[in-house]
Amino acid sequence: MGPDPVLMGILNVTPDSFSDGGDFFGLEPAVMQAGRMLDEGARIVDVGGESTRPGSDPVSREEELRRVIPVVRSTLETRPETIVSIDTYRASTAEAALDAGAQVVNDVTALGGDPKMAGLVAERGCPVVLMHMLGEPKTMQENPRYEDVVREVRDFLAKRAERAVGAGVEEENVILDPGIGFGKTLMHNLTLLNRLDALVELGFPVLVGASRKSFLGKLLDSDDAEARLSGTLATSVMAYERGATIFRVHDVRPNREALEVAAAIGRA
Ligand code: HH2
Repeated sequence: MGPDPVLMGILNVTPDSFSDGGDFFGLEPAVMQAGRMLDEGARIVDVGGESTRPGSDPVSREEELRRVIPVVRSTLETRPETIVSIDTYRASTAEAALDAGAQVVNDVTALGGDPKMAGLVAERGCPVVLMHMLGEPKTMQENPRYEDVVREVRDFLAKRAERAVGAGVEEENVILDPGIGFGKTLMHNLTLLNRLDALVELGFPVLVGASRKSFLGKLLDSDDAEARLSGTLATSVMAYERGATIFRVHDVRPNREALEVAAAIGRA
């Protein structure tokens, strides 16, 4: 077992995210949710203003900024200890969020969505999450195909990490993410989770974002939110056991508790 697990709480400031769309849409509910997640043990709060669920449409840059920047600012005013991560592929949004005090960039396009992103992250010297996605949210679940999903995701992330470092990002600031649910069938997701060691071997911290995702509902043949929580906890523990260290989750307390127990067993 590696270092202690780090929890990244999800704060979707969107009307249409797949599991919590609309719940925290608006400044006050969003800042309250950030505080709750911190109290429950989140080290990082990941603020996003555009849903990337399968079939979703992009929002404009202006709308994205309007949603996220006040939340970043107010969260840091109320809880200055927060490490805010900004979930965006647009360099201009990332820049505005970093100016407002965010410290991490979470880019689901792994620097492929905006040519200015690599330079921005390098210049600011901040950590960046590079996530694998096949295609784009609108169509990514239509018929995803791989010859060897583990090899292809690993090679993609290795290349993007190389690109980041080539652009001046410090190696220690690169975080890799297999992109669970982003252009992947149930079996692709399960295989990637089973073989996370192949990503861990690249030598960067690995983040897993499986919280409440639809593969869990498919596997358990249930759309019940509780079933997805149990499935999320099983996934977090398995991923931790295989070397992942950062967990992007909606339900911070149960994930923290499950991971604390897993970590204690690992240390014994
Ligand atoms: N998943 C989602 C969004 N951002 N970022 C990373 N690094 N890894 C992920 O797996 C990931 C992510 C999608 O989940 P969610 O934010 O819950 O929903 P939505 O995109 O509908 O807002």
